[in-house]
Amino acid sequence: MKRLMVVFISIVLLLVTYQAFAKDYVITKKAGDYTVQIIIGKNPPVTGINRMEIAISDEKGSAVTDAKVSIDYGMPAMPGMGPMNYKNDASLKGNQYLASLNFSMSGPWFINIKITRTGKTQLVKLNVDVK
Ligand SMILES: [Cu+2]
Repeated sequence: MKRLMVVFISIVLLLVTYQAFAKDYVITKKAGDYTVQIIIGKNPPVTGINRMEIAISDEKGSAVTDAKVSIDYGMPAMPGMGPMNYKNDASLKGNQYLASLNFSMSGPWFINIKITRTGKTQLVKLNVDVK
């Protein structure tokens, strides 16, 4: 019983440590019947290249791996700068869609993730503050 307790406490400590060092930006959004988990490799996202992972699951919780996923991202016009818009296709690896986003400057960026499957498109919108 004591040993079990030690194992349990060790696991809890490990999880707490892991959380403290996990620097990913993680957000979960609903889009239609899909649950979409988005991970950006840096928290906060930084200027330059940021890795993005997108995991999509259907209403039953099964991974969706037959969608076309593309990402529109950019910054609206601001003083001295016209609007910036970029587009990137995500590619499937395992059960996730991977893409890299290149933020050319710090500030507020929008990210629209387009999920197209069986002729229907769902949109996931998020905003990030790039440092
Ligand atoms: Cu700008």
